[in-house]
Amino acid sequence: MQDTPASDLAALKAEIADAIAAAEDERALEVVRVAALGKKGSISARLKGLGAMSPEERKAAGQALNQLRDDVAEALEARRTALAETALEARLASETVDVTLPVRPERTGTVHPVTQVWQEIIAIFGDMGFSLAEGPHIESDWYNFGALNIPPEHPARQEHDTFYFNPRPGSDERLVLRTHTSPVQIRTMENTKPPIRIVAPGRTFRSDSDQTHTPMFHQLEALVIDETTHLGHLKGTVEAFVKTFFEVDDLKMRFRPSHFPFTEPSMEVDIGCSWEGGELKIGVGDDWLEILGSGMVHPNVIRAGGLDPDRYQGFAFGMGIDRIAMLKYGIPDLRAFFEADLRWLRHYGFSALAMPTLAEGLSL
Ligand code: 2NL
Repeated sequence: MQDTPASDLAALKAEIADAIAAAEDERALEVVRVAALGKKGSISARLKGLGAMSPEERKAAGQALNQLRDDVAEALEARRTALAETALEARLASETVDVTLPVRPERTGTVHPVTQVWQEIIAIFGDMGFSLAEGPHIESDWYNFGALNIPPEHPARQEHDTFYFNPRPGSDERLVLRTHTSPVQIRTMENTKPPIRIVAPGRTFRSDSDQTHTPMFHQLEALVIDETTHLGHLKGTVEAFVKTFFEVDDLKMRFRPSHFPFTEPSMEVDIGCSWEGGELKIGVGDDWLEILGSGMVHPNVIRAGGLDPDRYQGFAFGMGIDRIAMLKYGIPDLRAFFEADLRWLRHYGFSALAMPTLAEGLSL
């Protein structure tokens, strides 16, 4: 059996200390650690040898070995920290960026039209006194459908082409990828005492893909709830928004009766336009362009939001951000939005340094 005299341990300790000091990176240090403390390491082998000793021998040798193991572990840790610090310093030194260098225009990133329009819309509604609301992409059936007056057998469920998650084991509740941003408004009603004035922009998801649909798209909804809010407020708000967004003073607008489960009455809003010479002009003309869906919030939805429909009423509307971005900036193909083609982004993108504001201009 292997003997473990104190002189042998001192030599072993010195040997390991030398190896630790010689390790020049964390990988080399790991090799040293395994050779000493690993399953078949020099210290571990000696610890195993304790079993064959007499109780007295074992006590003394065991204490010395345990001490050595702790000392080595500590030395390894100290070396590891020092190496990590040195490595970080070397990396920081080699990766410095000179922020005073001039920008190379051909290397400048651009703001995606969806982001641009998203920010323009927020600026417009922020100016009108609306707050911004956001919520989760993954929703319960209740927030996405039930609370919006869309019961289980309602045909709107099929129209929404919902992406469902598998139920969790032991549950039959299926979560969904939200098909609209309306759940954000329900959540806001639940925790806000009216007056409520919010816009909820965000990603939405439907299992639909063709020339004019992508499975992920962006929607913006607005919600206003107070005691005397009426259809006139809806019309005024929509008109002010459309005029500011499309930067036109003259605007022909019509409200067409429609149907949504969550509003009553419901209206789709068209704006006048013309297509002279293949170029879309917004505001006036003999053609109509559908721009958004709207209505007075259904009493069932007010109730589902935890408010009393005999006391509170309001309006809501929703629009596709991608669609109005295409209209405003003359982008012909929806699918190009999500192809991450740098040439397309350079052509249709916006300056990262120009934040849209009403004072400085929406789209410089
Ligand atoms: C469209 C139509 C709409 C709403 C969205 C809404 C939300 C709540 C209550 C009532 Cl919490 N309504 N949202 C209302 C009418 C139309 O969207 O065409 N979207 C792209």
